[in-house]
This record gives sequence, C-alpha cells and structure tokens, in this order.
Amino acid sequence: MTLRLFDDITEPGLSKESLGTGAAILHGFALAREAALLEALNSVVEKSPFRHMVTPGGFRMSVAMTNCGVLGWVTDRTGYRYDPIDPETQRHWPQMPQPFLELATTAAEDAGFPAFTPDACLVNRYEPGAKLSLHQDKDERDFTQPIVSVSLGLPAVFLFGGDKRTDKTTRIPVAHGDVIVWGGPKRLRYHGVMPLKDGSHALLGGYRFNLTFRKAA
Ligand code: MD6
Ligand code: FE
Repeated sequence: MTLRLFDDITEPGLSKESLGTGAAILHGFALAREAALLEALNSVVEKSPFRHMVTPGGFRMSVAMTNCGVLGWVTDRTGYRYDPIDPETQRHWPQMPQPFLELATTAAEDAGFPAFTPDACLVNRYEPGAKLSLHQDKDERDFTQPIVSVSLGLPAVFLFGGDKRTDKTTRIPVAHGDVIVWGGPKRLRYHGVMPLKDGSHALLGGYRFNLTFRKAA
C-alpha cells in the first residue's frame, strides 16, 4: 500500500513543478529511496559529525553542517572554501554514499541536466528557529552544473530570490522527500530558508535535514 503510493508520486511528470527555466521542484522524488538515504545519512554523520561553523564575520551559524564527497564546504574566520579535509576530524570527508549519488544524478536528469557529476554534498541540519540568510552559491568552479537540494524531516519555507540580494523573493514550501534542482539561468539566484517551525517528524524528530549536491571542482 505505502509502496504503491510512493510509486505514484514519483512517476515522472506527476509531481514536477517548474520554478522557471532551469529550476524545478520534484515533489516526493526522494521518498522511493527513503530508507537507504536515512541509513546513508547516519553513516556520514557518524564519521563527520554535525557542527556549527563560524562565518568570516565571526557569527556562529544556526544551521549545523557536515559534508560528504571528495570536497566539503566549510566556513571559518578566514572565509568560505571547499576543502578535502574535515577541519574537525582532520580526515577526508566520508565518501559520498551510493544512494546519495544515485538520487542526485537521477533528479538532475529528470530536471533536464543529464551530465551532473557531483563531487560535494553539504548536509545541513535545522533545529526550530534555525535559518539560512539569503545567499548565492558561488564558491563552485563550474556554473553550468546545477545544484540538487534534498529536503528531509520537518517542512520548511525556502526563499527563492533574484540576482540581487534586494530582489523580491518567492516562498516555496518544501517537505520531506522534495528535491529542488536548479541551474542554467537560475544558478546564481539568491536564496535562503525561513526560521524552522517547531514540530516532530515521524522518522527524523524535531529537525529538518537538507542535502545539497554540487560539482565544486
Ligand atoms: C537548505 N539550501 O535548503 C539550503 N543552495 O537547507 C541551499 O542553500 C541551496 O537548497 C543552492 C541550491 C539549492 C539549495
Ligand atoms: Fe545555497
């Protein structure tokens, strides 16, 4: 029964919503691989735990982060960068688990980016009140490659802005299993996440997790 429902909502076309040229939200796309994804998430976090990084300006981020893949996104007092080494463990980031890679590449393909080869996956953990201020993702080398963003756990409101920080934003509700793909002319759009509301998710409790896959190098 449950499986049948998941099959339906991941049917191509049924649940894809365009956010304009180059961007789309694939509702429920991650649900078919839910168990494997959560297991893989646990294994990543065991090796490189969540931590609250500090911005170059000295602020502790409300979102806790870790990474997997060859490169991980980090911020500290010296700036933002992609680094092959986890500064907390002084080891390489955990490998990108196969279920992560498969999800990212199939979602990108479904959204019109058939050649996505992610080498970095930033894992974000939001607790109630945590938010992500408007920003651009521009620390990557190749802006022809899209970004694939997977929402798990508590729902949130994603803010999708323009090419300038002050441009008006669209509010996009994102729920457990939703995948946003964006690239092409939307690749450098400002975006952020509204403060997370309190709640309890059946599998993930009082948190929202987000996986963002990029080709960084
Ligand atoms: C988040 N996501 O949803 C944060 N960036 O928790 C991002 O910053 C993001 O979802 C680029 C593309 C898609 C994203
Ligand atoms: Fe971002």
